[in-house]
Amino acid sequence: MTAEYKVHGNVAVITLANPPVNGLGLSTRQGIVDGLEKAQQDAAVKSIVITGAGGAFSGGADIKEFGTDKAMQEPNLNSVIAAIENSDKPVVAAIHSVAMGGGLELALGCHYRVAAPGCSVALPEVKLGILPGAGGTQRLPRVLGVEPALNMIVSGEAIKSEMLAMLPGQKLFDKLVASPEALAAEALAFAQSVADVRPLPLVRNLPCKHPQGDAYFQFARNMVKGMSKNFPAPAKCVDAVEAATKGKFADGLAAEREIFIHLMWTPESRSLRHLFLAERAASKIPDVPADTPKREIKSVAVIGAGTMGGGISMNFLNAGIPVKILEMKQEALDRGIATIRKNYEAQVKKGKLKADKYEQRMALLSTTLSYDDLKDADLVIEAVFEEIGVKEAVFKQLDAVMKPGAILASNTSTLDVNKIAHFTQRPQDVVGLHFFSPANVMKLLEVVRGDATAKDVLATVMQLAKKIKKTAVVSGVCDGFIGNRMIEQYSRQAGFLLDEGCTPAQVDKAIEKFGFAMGPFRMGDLAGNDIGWAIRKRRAVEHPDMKYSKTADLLCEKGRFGQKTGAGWYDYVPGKRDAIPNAEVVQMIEEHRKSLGITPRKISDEEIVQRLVFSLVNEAAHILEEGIANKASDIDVVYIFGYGFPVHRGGPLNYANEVGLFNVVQAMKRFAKNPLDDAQFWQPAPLLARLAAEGKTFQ
Ligand code: T1G
Repeated sequence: MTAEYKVHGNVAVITLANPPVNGLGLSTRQGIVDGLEKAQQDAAVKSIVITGAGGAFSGGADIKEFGTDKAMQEPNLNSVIAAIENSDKPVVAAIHSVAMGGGLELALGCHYRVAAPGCSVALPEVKLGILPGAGGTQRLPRVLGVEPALNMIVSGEAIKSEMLAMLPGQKLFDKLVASPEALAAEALAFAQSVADVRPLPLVRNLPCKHPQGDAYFQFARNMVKGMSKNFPAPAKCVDAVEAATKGKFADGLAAEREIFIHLMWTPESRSLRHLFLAERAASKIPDVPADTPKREIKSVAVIGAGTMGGGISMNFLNAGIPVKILEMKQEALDRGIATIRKNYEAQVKKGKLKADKYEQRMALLSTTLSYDDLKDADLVIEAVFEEIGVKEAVFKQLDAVMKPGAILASNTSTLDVNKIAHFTQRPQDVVGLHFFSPANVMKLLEVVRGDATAKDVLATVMQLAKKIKKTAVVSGVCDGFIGNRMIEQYSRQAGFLLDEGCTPAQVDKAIEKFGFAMGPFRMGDLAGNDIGWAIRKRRAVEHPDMKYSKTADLLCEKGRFGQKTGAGWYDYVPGKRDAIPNAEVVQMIEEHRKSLGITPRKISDEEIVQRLVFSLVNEAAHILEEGIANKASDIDVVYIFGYGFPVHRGGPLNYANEVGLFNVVQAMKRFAKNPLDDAQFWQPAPLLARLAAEGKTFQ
C-alpha cells in the first residue's frame, strides 16, 4: 500500500508514500480509504491528518495511470474525497512542497487545511488538456473566490502557499505554519484542537457567487478564447467554474465530471499527456543507468563568442556556473560580451531579470585569448565555424590543454562527432551538445553520442541539461542527427510543391493552419536561406543523386537570403516581420516550371500538409530503426521543442499514430506515383511498413 497509517496520541496520521510525487494511483487511493476506515473504527482516535512523505504532499492523479482501467477504478478520487467528507472525525490536510491537481482537490475535500510556506499550489490539469476532475472547479472558487480560482484553473500555474494565505477572505488554509519543519507538529496540534468541533466544516457547503456573474464569465470567455487557440480545455474550465456559481454543489460536480471525461478523450489532451511523459522520458538512456556516477561541472569554457557561443554561455551563467569564453581576437571577445550584455539588459528592461541578478551573472563571465587559461574547466564547448578543418584545429588544441576528465563538447549541427572525437586522444570524453539558435532561448538540446562517448559523460551532460533548463534528447551520429535530418526531407517536399504548382504563401498558409507557427518559406527567410544553400552545395558533393527543387538556389542566386537581406521568399519592411508575397519570386517559380516543362496543377491543403508532415514521419521511422534515436517519443520531443511542431498534435509520430499508420502508408504510396516527387524517398521505412501492416503504432 502506498499510504502509511500511524496513530500519534489520539490523532491518526495517513501519510501518502508513492514516490516521486505521491501520485494518487489506485494503491494510494486505496490506502487513504483504508486509513480513514481504521480511524473511524478506533475509538481512541479523535481526529485525522493526511500528509505526504518526501518532496510533495501530492502531485495529483497518477499521470502514468491515465488511459488505463486503474485511473477510473474505485475508489476513484471523487470517492476518496467523499469518504473524507463523510468521516465522523475531522480530517486535516497537512500540505507542503507540492499540492497539485488531484492532490489539491484531496486537500479541499478535507475539513481543514494546514500549510507550510513555500508549497507550490496549483490545478495544472489544463496543461494536460483536461480540467480538475475531482471537484477542484467547484471547491477552489468556494475557498478563494471565483476570480482568483478561475485564474488558477485556466492558467494551471502554481502559486506559493504563503501568497494564497494572504488573499483577503481566503478559506483555503486554516493555518499557515512558520516553516516546513514545523508542519508535522503544528498539524497534529491543530487536529487535536478541532477534535470536538461540530458540525465538521465542508468546503462544498460554502457559498459560491460572483456579483456580476454573467458579465464576468462572458469577459472570461473572451479572454480565454484569445489565448487558447487549438486547445478546448481552457474554455471548458470557464464553463465548469460558472456551473459552481449557478446551482447546487452536486450539479456543479456532475457538470465538471462530464466535461472532464469529454476532455480526457480529446486528441489535444492525449497529445499533451504524451508530451508530459515524453519530455521526462527523454532524459532516460536505455543503457545508461540512472545511478551512473556523474562528473562534477563547476566551471565551463566556451570556444567562440559569436551568436551561438554567447547564447550557450548565457545558459550556464543563468544557472550560476562560471564561464570563460575564448576567442582569437580581442574585438571578437568584446563584440561577444557586448551582445550578452545587450541580451541581459533587454530582459532587465522587460522586468524579466532583476538588475542585481544581471550583474551576478556577468560577474561569473570571464574571457581569454589563450587556450592555456581553459585547462581547469570541467566542460568545454566549442562553437566555432561549421567546417571540419576548423573543428580539427580546435579539438587538437583542447586535447593538449584540458585537464584529464574534462568533457570536450562540440556544438556542431551537422558534422560527424566521431570524426571530431578522434582528433583527440580522449574520444571517450567527447560528446556533441547541439544547441538551437537562439541558444539562450530554445529549450531543445541534442546530445550527440559518439561511438566512444563514455556513459558517465552522457549521464553528466543529461543532468547538466536539466540544470540549465534544457530538454535534452540523445542522438546517434548521422548527417543532421535527428531534427536537421528530418527537416531536410520536409524542406525538399516544400520545394517540390513549388515546382508542381504552389506558391510559397500557399504552402506556408496550409501548414500554419495545421498548427506550425511558421511555414517552411517564412522559416527559411527567418533562419536565412543561405544556410540551406550552403548545406545543399555540400550535399550535392556527398549525395549527388539527392533530388532537390532548384527554386531555393535560384532565390539565393538573387541574394534573397530572407529577413537579414530584407527580402527572401517574401519582402520585409525594416523593423517588421510581416512576410509580404513578392510577385517576382512567384514569376521566378513559374518561369522555372516552364523551363522544366511542368504544367502547374492545383494542390490541396491536405496534400501539402500530408507531404510535409509524412516526410517527417518517414524519415523519423528510419532514424528510429537505425537507432539514431532511442525511442519514438524522443523524436516528438525534438520536433516539438526544436522545430515548432504544433503542441496540440503531440509531435510527428504521435500525430502519425492519431492518423493511423495504415493511412500514412497509403498516402505515401500515392505520393510515390508522382513523377515530380521522389518515389524512392516515399518507400515506407521498413519499421513504418511493418507497424502499419500489423495495425500497430509507434511506441
Ligand atoms: N503522476 C505521475 N508521475 C508524476 C506526476 C504525476 N502527477 N507528476 C510528476 N510525476 C513524475 C514525473 O513523470 C517524473 O518521473 C517525476 O515525477 C519527477 O517529475 C483528477 C486527473 C510535481 C511540479 O499535472 O508539474 O490530478 O521521470 O521531473 O521538476 O483533477 O512533476 O522521475 O520517472 O517534473 O520536481 C495533475 C504534474 C495531474 C502535476 C514536480 N498534476 N507534475 O516537478 O519533477 S491530473 C500535474 C508536475 C489530475 C485530477 C486530475 C511536476 C512537479 P520520472 P519532474 P519536478
